[in-house]
Amino acid sequence: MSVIQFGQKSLDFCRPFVMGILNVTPDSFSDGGRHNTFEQALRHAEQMVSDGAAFIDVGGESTRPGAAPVSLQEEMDRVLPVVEALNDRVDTIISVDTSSPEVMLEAARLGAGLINDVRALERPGALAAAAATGLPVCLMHMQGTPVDMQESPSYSALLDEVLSYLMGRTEAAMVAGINKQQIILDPGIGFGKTLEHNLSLLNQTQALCELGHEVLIGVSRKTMIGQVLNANVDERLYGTMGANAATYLKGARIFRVHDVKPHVQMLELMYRIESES
Ligand code: 7PJ
Repeated sequence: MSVIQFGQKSLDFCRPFVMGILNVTPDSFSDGGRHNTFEQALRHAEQMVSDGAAFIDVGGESTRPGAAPVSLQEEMDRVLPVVEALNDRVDTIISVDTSSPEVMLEAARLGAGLINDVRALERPGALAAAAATGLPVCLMHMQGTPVDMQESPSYSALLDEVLSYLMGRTEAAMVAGINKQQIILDPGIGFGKTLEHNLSLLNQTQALCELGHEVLIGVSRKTMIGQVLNANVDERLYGTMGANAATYLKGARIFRVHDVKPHVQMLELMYRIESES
């Protein structure tokens, strides 16, 4: 049971928290880029905060399978004004979904409280930049790169490979000067994984939790939900909630989702039931 300081705010992980997704990419798949204008993005973030999100995860690079890379300048132009405005307007932790050291440093200066990197600080300079911010980090597992990761995902020992990778990145982050308690881990659902890999990792969330870090799950509206249910992206809420509920019971504590209110309500009930003797 840990308390983590995210900039000015601290959270006690005896309970679950919801992270609302704020895509500021023109091409993000599941909201069709509806939140790509500045004012729309802020309004959407404010709604997620009033719905109970503890984090707003701001991302300016689409990592959907096969997505085109964005330039550093473009990522900065998309993300930083939103981070700055949110820091003034909302009382919640601003998470920045980035792999770019420059974005990490500048977002931290503008008030971000968490660095969420799907590349687990592998870009040159990212370990040092994240450490220099003094902020917690979320390290995620991915096999391959966003361009090729879904071509033919393959593992000889799925869980061991994911755990070893995350342990290695945790070690590298600690060597760079990030404290163990500031490191959150994520199995990377959909990042170089088949449906069976995703289901198996979700079922083994407890093994990831046993590494001694808080665990974040990002399964919201993803392809695996669509594969199980044969459902389009706008029909994946109940499946997403089922997957998140299952991993909460196995120890995950942060849930990165598009649909904040249903998750806040669902997790509140799960937490309250679990808390009563
Ligand atoms: C994740 C993420 C995830 C973390 C994305 C999408 C793709 N960050 N960023 N975990 N997914 N930590 O939302 O479908 O699973 S972008």
